Formats: sequence, C-alpha cells, structure tokens
Amino acid sequence: MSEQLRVGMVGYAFMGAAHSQAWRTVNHFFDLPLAARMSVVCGRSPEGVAAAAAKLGWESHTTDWRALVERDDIDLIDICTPGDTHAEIALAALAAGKHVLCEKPLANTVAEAREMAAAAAVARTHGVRAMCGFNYRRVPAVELMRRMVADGRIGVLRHVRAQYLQDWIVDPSFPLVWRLRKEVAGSGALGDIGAHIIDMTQYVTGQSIASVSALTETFVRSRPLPSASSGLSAAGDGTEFGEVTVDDAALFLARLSGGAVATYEATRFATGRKNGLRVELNGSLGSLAFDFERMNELSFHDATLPEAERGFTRILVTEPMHPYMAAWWPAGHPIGYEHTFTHEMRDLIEAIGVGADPAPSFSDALQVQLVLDAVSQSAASAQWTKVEQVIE
Ligand code: SOE
Repeated sequence: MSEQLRVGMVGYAFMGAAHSQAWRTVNHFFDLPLAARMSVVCGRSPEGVAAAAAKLGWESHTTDWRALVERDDIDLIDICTPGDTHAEIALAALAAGKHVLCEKPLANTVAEAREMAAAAAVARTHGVRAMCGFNYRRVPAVELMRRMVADGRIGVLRHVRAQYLQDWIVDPSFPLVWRLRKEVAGSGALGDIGAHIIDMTQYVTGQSIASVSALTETFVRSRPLPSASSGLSAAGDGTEFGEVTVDDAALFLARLSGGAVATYEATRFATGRKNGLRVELNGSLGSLAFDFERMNELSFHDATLPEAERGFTRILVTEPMHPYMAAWWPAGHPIGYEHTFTHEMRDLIEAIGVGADPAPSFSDALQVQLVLDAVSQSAASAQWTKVEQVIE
C-alpha cells in the first residue's frame, strides 16, 4: 500500500466537485508513489460543507481553513475558492509546510501572485511543492499538440489564434454572482477563461507573450442581486441591482517571444457557445488546431506532404501511445472534461512522490498573471503594453 497523501480541500462548488472526482479516481487508474486520501473538505457554510462531504466523498468537513492548514494529519491543501482568497490560503499552507494545488488564475493581482511565487520558491527548498490548476494543459490532444510543435512538425511558428467562448451571462437578468465582482474575482472573462488560453498557448508553443494591445467590454453593467435564500445562481426579486465591475469580453493582439503574432478572444457573450475553447497554430511547415468541443481530436495540416495529398487530418487522440490514454480505455473510446483533472492530480502526485517540481508552477502562473495585468493596462491606455518576463 503506497504512503498516503492526505488532502484538505477548501471550496466545494464547481471546481471542488471536479477536483473531488479526480482525487477519487486518480489512484484507481494510475500507478503512483502516493495514494490520495480525501481527508477534509472545508467551506463557509456548516450545512453546505457537511452535505458536500457526503456527496463528494470526503471523510470529514470543517469551516475553519486556518486550522486545516495547520493540522499535522494533512499533507496537501487544494484551493478551490474564488480568487480573492487564493493568496492568504496558499501563503498560510506553504508556511505550514503543506503542498499546495491552487485553482486558476493564481491570484487577483500581480502583487499577490508575486508573493505566492516567492513563497513557493522558498517552500520547494524544503521539499514542499506547489502547482496551479490549468487543467486544459492535460487534455491529451493539447499535450500531443505541444509535443508536435516541439518536434518541429509545423516548422517556424508564425500565427497563434486562441478563443475561449461562453454565453452563460448573455441574459441580463442573470444575477450578480461573485464572478462578476472585481473585489472577489479580480477580473471577468479575462482572468476566468482568458487565463486558460494564455497558459495553454504559452505551454504548447514554448513561447511567452511579450507584448499586447487590448480592449475589454462590459455589455451588461447592472444586474439583479442574488437572493441569499435561493443561492447565487438564482436571481433575486429583481428590485435590487448591483454594478458589474468586471469585463464581459477581452480581446487582444499579442507578439510572442519567439516572433509569432497572436490573437486572443475571451468572452462570456458568444451566444450559443457554451465552452468553446479553440487554439490554432500556423507554421512554416504546417498547422495544428484544437477545439475543446471535440476534445479527443487534433487537426493537423502537414505542408511537407506532396501538394496533391495535403489537407487537415483528424488525429483521434485515443491510442495508448497518446498522452495519458494508456490508463483509460481501448483506442476509439473518448474521455471527457473531468479526466483532465485526474491527469492534473496524477502529475501532481507523481511530482510530490519523486521530489520534483510540478508544472505549471506558481512562477508559470505568475507569468500568466503578468499577461492579464498587461491586457488590463493596455485596454485602459489603448496602447501596446510590454509583459514583464519572469520565466527564463
Ligand atoms: C467559468 O467560466 C468556468 O467554470 C471557468 O472558471 C473554468 O476554469 C472553465 O474550465 C469552465 O468555465
């Protein structure tokens, strides 16, 4: 029986549920040096967290994250809370010698992200590991895309084209939930879904975003306050409204460190698009294209083929030699969104078990935060804005 990795998770909404599914399954599908133990789930509501523990499969529950991070029967803190609490929880957990997994984006400000990255750098000297939860890196087709770029299959990268399209707040009567309040979420579509395409494109290309020219828009500036009795997802009685203080959409041009040019679009107003994450790379020898709505496929155009034979081919990324896929089902049996979190926990547990640094690190996540900040600055100034580089 492997040594246990005793997990305490803070937050139990959408990400908490996705992480719980991953903690529950990871050791059943991957041979790992440590066995995850779903020890404690933490949340503000005593009734809510008790129900979550029962539903999601946690051994116990608490409402006190400060006590949780200090417990000597906990090895790792998994942060699944809104962005305004990431820094204080992660800093306390690292100081207490706990490994940390923190959902994206790392923080609500660059200052917080810098502090978290610095604390993680100190903690790693004591063998304490930290990772940020950019789960889309762990779609097998995305990892295959990265490997093909690294192997030179598309040659010199010229264009990066990235979109993350949702539409869950197109209805103006959708209430003012925490994701629409800057003091809680830090930003809107930009930090929530723009962060994913920023991290993903930097990851698959091996290039960092060096400068940006951006615009942001908030289409609906006032929304009904959520009624406390019916929870944040249901509108109140409509008589009280609050100001939306974040972007509904963020669009930006970018130059990457290796010379490629790029376009990014993150919006919650792409009516009809539910979770449309797409990345296309165009190079001197070919192109690669990924669409999360077809997450088990990767499109590849090989311009080195005889001209008469060229075209976008559809690689079905379900073979055992494809990233992560040997652990699952026979070829041709697709996997889903939730598997990306299991892959995330697999890589984290493996790194902790062998004493290595998991990726993306808090420094990688700080680099994303610097892009988010540069986009906000550029949108405010209508000027091209350089991005500070912290990753060599
Ligand atoms: C909401 O936009 C959200 O839940 C994001 O926060 C997640 O990171 C994304 O994977 C799905 O949409």
